[in-house]
Amino acid sequence: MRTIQNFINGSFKDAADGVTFDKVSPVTGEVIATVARSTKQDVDDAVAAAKAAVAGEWGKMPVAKRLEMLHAVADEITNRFQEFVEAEMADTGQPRSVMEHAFIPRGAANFKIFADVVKNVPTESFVMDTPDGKGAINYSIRKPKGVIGVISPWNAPFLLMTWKVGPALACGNAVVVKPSEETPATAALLGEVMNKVGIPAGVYNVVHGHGPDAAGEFLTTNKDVDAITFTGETRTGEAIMKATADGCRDVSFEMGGKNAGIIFADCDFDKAIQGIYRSAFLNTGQVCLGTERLYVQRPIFEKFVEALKNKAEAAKFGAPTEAGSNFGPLISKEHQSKVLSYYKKAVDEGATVVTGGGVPEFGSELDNGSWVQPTIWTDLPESASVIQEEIFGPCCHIRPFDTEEEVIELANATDYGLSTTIWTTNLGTAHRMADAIDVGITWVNEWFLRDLRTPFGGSKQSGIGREGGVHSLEFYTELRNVCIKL
Ligand code: NAD
Ligand code: 6OD
Repeated sequence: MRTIQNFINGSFKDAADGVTFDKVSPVTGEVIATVARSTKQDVDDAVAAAKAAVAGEWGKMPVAKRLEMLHAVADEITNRFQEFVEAEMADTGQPRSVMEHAFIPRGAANFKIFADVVKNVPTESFVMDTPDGKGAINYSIRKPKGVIGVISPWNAPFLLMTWKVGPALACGNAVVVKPSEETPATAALLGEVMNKVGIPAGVYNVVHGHGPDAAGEFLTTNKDVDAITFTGETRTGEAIMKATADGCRDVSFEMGGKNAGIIFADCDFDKAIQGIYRSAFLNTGQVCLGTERLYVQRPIFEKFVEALKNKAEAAKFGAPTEAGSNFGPLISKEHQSKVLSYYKKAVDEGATVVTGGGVPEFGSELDNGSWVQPTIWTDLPESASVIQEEIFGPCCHIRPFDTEEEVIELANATDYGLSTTIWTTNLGTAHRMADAIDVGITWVNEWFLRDLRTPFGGSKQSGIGREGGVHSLEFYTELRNVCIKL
C-alpha cells in the first residue's frame, strides 16, 4: 500500500493533522493508497512557499537557465517513464498503450514545448510620432503573474496537470497543484523529479484532497493565489469563478463538452469508423473532447451503426497489466453509478439499445471494479437526457441527417462548445462545417490530434480563455507596456 503525501516547499509532508483518505483501484475496488487530506494550513503553507519562490531564487533566475531546467524536468520524466506509466495506470485503470503512447509522453512534452515557446516568442514594439517631432518608442515585456493555482481532473491526470504547470513555470510563476482526489499519484511523483533536477523549493507544490470545503476551495479562496487555471466540470468552474471574484483574480477554464461527431456519406468509411470509435470510447469515454452525439448522413447510416457496434463489441476489457486488454473501467464506483443512471434514462426515454447498456461480468476480483459496457443508442429525440447532458462515459447516440444545414443546427443545439470531428472527403464541406460549428476545436478526418502551439479551449459553457502556444502566455503572464520618450 502506497502513502501519498503533499509536496510543499520541496518536501514531502503528511497533512498537518495527519488525516488521510483512501485511493481505491477502479479495476478491483481495493484500496491501493492512503493520501494526505490537506488542511487549510497545508494549503496556506504551500501558497506561502510558492509566493516566496517567486520573490526569491526562481524569480531572479535568468530566463535561459529556467528554461534549461524545464527541459531537464522533461528529460527526467522520460528517464522515469515506466514509473509514471505504472502510477497512472494504477490510479485510472486505463490501458498501458494509452499511457505509453499518449498521456505520459505528453506530460514530458508539456515542459519542453512551453520552454521553447517562451524562448522564441517576440514582444511587440511601436514607434510613435510626438508633437515635438522627436517621437517615442513603446515596447512590451512579459512578467510572471506570481502564484498560479492549478486544479485538475482525473481523466488524463498527468497530461492535463502538466499542460498547465509547464507553461506556468516557463513563464516564471510558481504553482500550487490540487490534483483530483481520484488520481493523486503522478502529481506526487513529479515532486521527486523537481527535486532531482534542482528546481528551487516552493516552485512546484502539491496539495491533495477534495474540492468543496477542502483543498480545492482552500486554494481558490487564498488571496495570495494570483490566478487559477482549472480543468473539470462546468458546475465546478462556476463555484471557482465565484471564489476568485473575491480579489478579482484571473481564471482560465477548460470544462465540459457534449461534442458532435459528424460523418458525411462521402467519408473514407473505414477511417471514419476507426476515428469515431476512438472519439466515443477512448479512455472509456472519459475524454472532454469525446463524441457522445453522432450524426451520420442517411445513405451510410445503417452500415455505420452496424460497423461501430461490431467494433464496440470487440473491446477487450481487462486490467491494464493484462496483455491484450484495451478497454478499462470508469474512474470510480460513484462515476459508474452516474453513467449507469444515464444508461437507464436512455431506455426510459425510448432509446433502441444497439449494444451494451450494462456491466461486464468477469467472475473475478474485477467484478468489484467500476466497469461498464461501451453503449450505442439510436432513435431518441434530441431533447433526450443522453443527448443534452455530458455523461463522460463510453456511450453515444447516433442519428441520421440529410443536409449540411440540418446537421449544423443539430450540432450547435447545445450549451457546450468544446470540439467537433467531421468526416468527409469534400474539402468544401469541411471548410463550411468548420466555420459553422460553434466550438473551440474542429478536427476534420481526425480526432484528438494535438499540436501544442495551437489554441485550445471551448466556447459557450465549455471554457473561458485559450491555452496552448503563445495563447498560454496571455494567461500566465502580465503584459506590461514601456513608453520611452526620445
Ligand atoms: P470536477 O470538476 O469534479 O473536478 C475537477 C477538479 O476540481 C478536482 O481536482 C476537484 O477536486 C476540484 N474541485 C471540485 N470542486 C471544487 C471546488 N468547489 N473548488 C475547488 N476545486 C474543486 O471534474 P472531474 O470529474 O475531475 O473531471 C471530469 C470533467 O472535466 C468533465 O466535465 C470533463 O468534460 C471535464 N474536462 C474538461 C477538459 C477540457 O479541456 N475542456 C479536459 C478534461 C476534463
Ligand atoms: O491535449 C490537451 O492539451 C488537452 N488539454 C486535452 C484534453 C483532454 C480532455 O479530456
